[in-house]
Amino acid sequence: METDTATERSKLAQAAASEHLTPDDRIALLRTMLLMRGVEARAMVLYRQGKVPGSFYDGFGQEAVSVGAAFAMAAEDRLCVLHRDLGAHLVRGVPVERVFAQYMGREGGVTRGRDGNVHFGDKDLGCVGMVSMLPDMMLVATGMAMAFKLRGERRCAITWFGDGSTSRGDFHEAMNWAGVQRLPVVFVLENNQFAYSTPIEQQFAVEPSKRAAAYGFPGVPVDGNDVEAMFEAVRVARERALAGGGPTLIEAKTMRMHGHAAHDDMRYVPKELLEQWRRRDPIDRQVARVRELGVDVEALRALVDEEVEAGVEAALAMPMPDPATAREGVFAEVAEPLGDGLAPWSGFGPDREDDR
Ligand SMILES: Cc1ncc(C[n+]2csc(CCOP(=O)(O)OP(=O)(O)O)c2C)c(N)n1
Repeated sequence: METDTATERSKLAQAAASEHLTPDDRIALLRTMLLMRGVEARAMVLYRQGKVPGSFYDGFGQEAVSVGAAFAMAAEDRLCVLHRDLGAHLVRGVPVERVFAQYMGREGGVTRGRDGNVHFGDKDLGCVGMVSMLPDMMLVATGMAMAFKLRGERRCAITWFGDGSTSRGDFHEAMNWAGVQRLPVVFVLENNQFAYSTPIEQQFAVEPSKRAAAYGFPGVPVDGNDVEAMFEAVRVARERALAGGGPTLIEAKTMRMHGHAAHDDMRYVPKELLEQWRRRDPIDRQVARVRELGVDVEALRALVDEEVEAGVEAALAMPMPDPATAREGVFAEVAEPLGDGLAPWSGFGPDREDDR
């Protein structure tokens, strides 16, 4: 649980954040977290009614991690979003009806019914759809940051991943390459205490943020249930990345308040632990701050509820995709065949103009 040092750090971060956040920003942070929670709570009902096929993953209790972090990124940046980070899509402006349509496999969803709950991202909003192999989005973000560096573009990539992901080899590869190349990338480790049923004691032998030192860049522990602290940590990391300082690992300490997915009753999580974290709910904390600004939070909640309901209604009215179009948008289109039966990706060689 939160130590005095962590509380102190969180207070400092929040004080710093308020220098960069206008009152409207602080309200927007709350509004987006409320929207995320509202959408996910409603989607869970739709799932139970059999309207959401497949499984359903949510980020209940972790809203501050995706919302605060995404809020610190600029339009030209790129976001590699994971399965508990709906808030990042919402910050970038994906309409609620498209999210519900996505979950229900409708033509109006982000992938036009080609996938469901977690594998989606609107390129035009700067969001990259999740690759299920964990934590390969770290490699995707690192690759993007490499491209930004090679092209001399002033842009930054960010990705989220869980505590369980840090035990995979790809974590090392991404961290190492980003460190060696000093790439403009922000790694957000969502330390939500469990990887499915595996607790963090069986995941790390050291504080995970300390691992960053082995790759030559800072590791910053942050109260992941404080949306303004998350914003501030990512804002600083992004500035550093854009100034050529390289990556940062941000460890957002939070709690997965629901099961791994809708089917999981999380019997393996002690009730007292959940109760402790419930008292640190990220939305309640931001509500208290926004109330101090004189905002009518109940009116804000009512507006969000209306937006959620309107989104469900609009999505339910959308058609399912036409099976005849199932291949559309799934595979990359090849503008011009390369000839000699060569697939476009096998054409690299000394005489390829772009092979430098
Ligand atoms: C390489 C790999 N192994 C297993 C899975 C199945 N899987 C999906 S989410 C998940 C739990 C991951 O835990 P963590 O990284 O801590 O993220 P969390 O779900 O807790 O947010 C697992 C095992 C996967 N997607 N990829």
